[in-house]
Amino acid sequence: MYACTDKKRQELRVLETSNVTLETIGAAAQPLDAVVVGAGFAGMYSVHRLTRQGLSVQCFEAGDDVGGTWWWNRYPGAQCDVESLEYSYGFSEELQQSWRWTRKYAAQAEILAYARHVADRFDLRRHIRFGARVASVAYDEPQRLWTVVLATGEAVRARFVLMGTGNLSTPRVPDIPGLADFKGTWIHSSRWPKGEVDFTGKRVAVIGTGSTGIQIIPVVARTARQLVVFQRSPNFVVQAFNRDLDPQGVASYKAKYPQMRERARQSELGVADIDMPTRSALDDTPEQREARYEALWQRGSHPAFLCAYNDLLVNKASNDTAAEFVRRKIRAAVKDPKVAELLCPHDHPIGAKRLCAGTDYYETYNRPNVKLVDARAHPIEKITARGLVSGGVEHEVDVIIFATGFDAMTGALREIDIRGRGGVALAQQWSSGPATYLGLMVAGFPNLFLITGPGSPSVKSNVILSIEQHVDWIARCLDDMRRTGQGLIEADPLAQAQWVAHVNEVADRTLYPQTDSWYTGANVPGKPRVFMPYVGGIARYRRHCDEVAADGYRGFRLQPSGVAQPA
Ligand code: NA7
Repeated sequence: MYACTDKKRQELRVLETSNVTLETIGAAAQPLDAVVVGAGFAGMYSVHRLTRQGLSVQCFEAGDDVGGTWWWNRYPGAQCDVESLEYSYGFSEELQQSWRWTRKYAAQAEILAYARHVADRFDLRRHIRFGARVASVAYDEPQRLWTVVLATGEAVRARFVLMGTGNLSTPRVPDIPGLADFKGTWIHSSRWPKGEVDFTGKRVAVIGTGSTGIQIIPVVARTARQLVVFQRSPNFVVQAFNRDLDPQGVASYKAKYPQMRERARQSELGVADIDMPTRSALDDTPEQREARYEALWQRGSHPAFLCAYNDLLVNKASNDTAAEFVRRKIRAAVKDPKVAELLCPHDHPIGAKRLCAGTDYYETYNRPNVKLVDARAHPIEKITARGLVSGGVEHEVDVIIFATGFDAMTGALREIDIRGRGGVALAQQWSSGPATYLGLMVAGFPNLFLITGPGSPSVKSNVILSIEQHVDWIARCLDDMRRTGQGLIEADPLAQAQWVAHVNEVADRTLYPQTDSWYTGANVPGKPRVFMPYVGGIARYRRHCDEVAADGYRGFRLQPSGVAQPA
């Protein structure tokens, strides 16, 4: 079992303390065309796309295999909440026709198997170095090259860098006093040990009831002797109704796969199988609304549920009708009315925080071995050798599971010491919140691309589709630069400021920014509060990015190859 000591905790923060040297840089070594950081779905597709274009590419991945999020998050119950047939690459018709998904929502193991299959099928591994954590990425202005240094001190130089570091990859363990004294085992959900963890006969605590906690809780409850859930804020959870895929349904979907992918690209959320509503919730009678919500509940899809009406995320009165529908579901599922009430969210509009999709989550609280602790009324005060203390009561446990989330969207980028022109650190430049142009580039950081960065649809979309769009855009950009003799591309500060203003303006028309969530950075103490994703819709965003490229990369500054840079 994974004994989490202080040392393990420090490993989670390894980059804060890593002391790399540049001594190992071979100045004479031939620079690469591109370095890709991360071998999740973004990094893998980048490697595929750029090598196919004839570029020399090296990818570095901290984990020991491909898969990114799906390699790290192997906790019990981990599964996707976007349907498998959509949450997959669309770049290869052969791949999408031959791969067989078995479940409507694929479990982590199935998605990881898919990622491995893609790596083998497209011969990506020879470009990827595993167990290689990138510590710093620094721009050398006179040379117009990036120096990428690993935690080991080894370094390479490249003309371009693509950051495929993921939006939810920097785990957060809250600073609760006494963790070092705990004699049992503690695990963060996204640093789960390889192999199964046996909870049989164990007393387990889960801290956190976001998308991760609500997946772990029902599974651990089945074998643990006792499970105590520490809930600070309840979340809305719709039933996923996961099931085996029926081969006939899959065959008919596959017959129209290219059309479905195109439909997804022209949609709001990057999901093909959702019809966008045209009515307000307030246009319907209560009975009509109930029928509509019930039909969508039975469908078991969180994006579909939020698309019941066109104003659920912009009009609080409309939103209240959907929120109350789910609260009624909670009260019907949970036998103890006091527990049910504690599970009912009242502090945020439904969907303004990530809406969760679960399997028998609420029903789990009917089990005699499961206890819910109100960690809002009684915050966890400390951890002792034997367990956790909340409201003056010590809860003795053998295992603590931290399902406490991530430093989302900017965490993985800030963790790497990224320095652009003049040695300016990205972390410093983003000290009051991330600013990007199109979520793709940052002014002052030439030839460095973000894949699904802040300011792009990213986490508010089917992220694999968004990854493909970004990587295709970058690949086209590099090809256009090669053809036209350009050596450098950089976001113009004014275009960036206008894009940030647009991202905020679109967000401000919705209920998202006023809600505390990881979308706004509110889950990390001291993090600037900025709503980070772009919620103007996939179709509109794609069109805009294409127009920018067609218009000579409007809003970017290009410089020809071989021209010395101004000092
Ligand atoms: P989330 O959604 O950020 O959830 C983290 C949970 O941990 C949330 O319920 C937090 O409560 C809770 N938390 C954090 N710190 C504490 C302390 N100190 N005490 C009690 N509870 C705490 O992370 P997930 O991993 O579930 O999901 C992240 C995304 O990954 C998900 O949305 C999917 O897109 C995939 P809070 O709400 O802050 O009161």
